[in-house]
Amino acid sequence: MPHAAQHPSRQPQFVQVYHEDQEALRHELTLGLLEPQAHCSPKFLYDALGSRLFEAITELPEYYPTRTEATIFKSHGSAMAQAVPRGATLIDLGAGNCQKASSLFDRFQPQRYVAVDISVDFLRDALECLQRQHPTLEMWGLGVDFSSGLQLPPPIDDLAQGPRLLFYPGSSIGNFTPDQALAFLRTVHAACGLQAGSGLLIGVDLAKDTGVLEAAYDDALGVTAAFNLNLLLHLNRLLQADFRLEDWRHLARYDTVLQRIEMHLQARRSLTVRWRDDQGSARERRFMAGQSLHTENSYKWTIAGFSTLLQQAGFRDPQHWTDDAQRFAVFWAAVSRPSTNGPRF
Ligand code: AVI
Repeated sequence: MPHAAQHPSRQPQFVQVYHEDQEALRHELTLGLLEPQAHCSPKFLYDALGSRLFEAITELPEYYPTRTEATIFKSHGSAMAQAVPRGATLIDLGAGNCQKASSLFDRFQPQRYVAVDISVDFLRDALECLQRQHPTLEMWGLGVDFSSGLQLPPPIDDLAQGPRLLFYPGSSIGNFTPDQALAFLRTVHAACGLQAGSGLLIGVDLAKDTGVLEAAYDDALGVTAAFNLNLLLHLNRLLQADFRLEDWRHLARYDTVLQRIEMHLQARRSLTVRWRDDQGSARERRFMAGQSLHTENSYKWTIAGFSTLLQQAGFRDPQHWTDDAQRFAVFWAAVSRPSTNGPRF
């Protein structure tokens, strides 16, 4: 490792690939609002206030996933460090404040850190601060929308010739349907490259008692309700819509057959919502009392089910670590076995 003094002014570098297309967003939202079961993508939960409300959710007593995942990293960190490649390019999907990945730097000793989020603006402060703490580690901020597939842009794809460690914690995979999750994992598998030993370290929430799950998504303080309702304020801005918060209630129900929490916003009375579509045309939708806007799915997996999914996506020999109550699991799955006898020809 080069000495810190050799890189007195090392700075993170940034590449912004994604550019928000307001018209496309308005088109997507209009289509979803006009479906028989109105729905919208959970990505609209995360405006500036929504992102802060989500951070508050992770501290709630009922919301066990974040805390439990942290316990698993703490208890099994050294076993994980044995499994993952050393000196890898660590690619952190949905990095946000970069806290989870950076807590693993000492154990995993990456050669390069690539923090990925939808906008480099979310990454700038965190990466600049992290760079001061780790002056010799090469750092990149990458702004891409990887929700519909992950492709590394040329400067990063070309640089990361050694092993790659893709990191996707937080059970965000649960916000995809199983079909979407499989398609997404296939693109992650491709992004791992061909180097032996590269792979994916991913956090997955496990199926469990309905009461525990519903409390995690409908907490006593009402933070998750605020997180869900805030989506309507976001839609009002994006669509010039006239949703009124007092007309809607937060609902979170676990479907034991589909193994998913469904979050909805349910109309408290019959009402009509009006908005402007991507062409600027006036649109409206009538909701009867009790009808809803479906805002999020959060799928819960079994160990066996998720291992199979990883294998279907092309990964091999998945291994996993859980907490004592088996609430949550962290999986490691490699693209191929690391070669122990040098390169094979
Ligand atoms: C980001 N994602 C993994 C969270 C989850 O648990 O599905 C989002 C969330 N929705 C309500 N509470 C938390």
